[in-house]
Amino acid sequence: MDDVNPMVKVTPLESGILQISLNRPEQLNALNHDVLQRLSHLFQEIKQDRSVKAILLHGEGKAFCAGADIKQLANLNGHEGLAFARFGQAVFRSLELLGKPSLAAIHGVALGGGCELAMAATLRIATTTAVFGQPEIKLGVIPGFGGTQRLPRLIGKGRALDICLTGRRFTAEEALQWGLVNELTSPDNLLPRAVARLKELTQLGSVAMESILTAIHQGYDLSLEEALELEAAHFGLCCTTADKREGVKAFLEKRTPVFSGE
Ligand code: CO8
Repeated sequence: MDDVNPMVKVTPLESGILQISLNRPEQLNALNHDVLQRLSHLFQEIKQDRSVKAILLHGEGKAFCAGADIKQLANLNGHEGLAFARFGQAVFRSLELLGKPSLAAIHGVALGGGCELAMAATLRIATTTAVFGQPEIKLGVIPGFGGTQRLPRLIGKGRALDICLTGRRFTAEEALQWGLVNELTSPDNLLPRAVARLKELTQLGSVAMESILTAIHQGYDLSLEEALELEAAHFGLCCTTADKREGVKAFLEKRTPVFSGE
């Protein structure tokens, strides 16, 4: 995975974890078209690359991400705004449906598109001083990279209405209480903790992992009957795998399973 775009840094870590760092620190990692394009290509490559087991998303400098690039936003007309929103949404959806776990390690701010990017990841860990928000209303627009949809799904409609309508920022502590982030940690511990959480996941069966991600992300918006059928189909699929044979055998033999991902 060659690092052709310096606005996004790609670093392989241990255990098949790939760190993807937004790298426009002087603009607080604002998401412009080139950054989104690079993320789009990366997610396509990662989906096919069996050596990549998990994604760690991070921001260089003092923030995770301050949102869509307001300088680019300034020039968008209606048609371009529609296209840009659709593009960003598609990129973030491809992260969500990667079939591999991802974790956003958040420090500084996660505002607007930055919060929306984090919400498309599987898990979120934040520093205790991180700040979140969907301030688009203050620019006369609305969250356009999935925020009006993922925020209520994660924290509830009442809270999401408050956050999106007022554009107010909220603290890491609130984000934890509301279930937007999974865990808080100190700045020094952010990346080590993120790697440890992902490493835990990479030790588990990757077929079952992908099935859980699909059943939850795609089942969530189906009727209960359809979603239960999706779950049953994935349960059946898992029953055909070497991972299932190994997992059950290891339990019965009272040992730790070693999953092959087959
Ligand atoms: N876009 C472009 N540049 C930015 C952005 C941004 N979102 N945020 C910060 N910057 C730049 C600043 O312009 C500044 O650059 P320069 O030095 O050249 O003036 C540099 O980053 C540092 O920023 P500040 O000096 O403002 O740093 P502070 O520490 O004083 O403040 C804040 C940090 C509070 C984060 C502040 O920069 C801020 O409020 N930023 C904007 C946050 C925001 O409103 N985000 C939402 C953007 S809109 C969005 O995300 C919509 C997504 C959906 C789009 C749908 C498609 C159409």
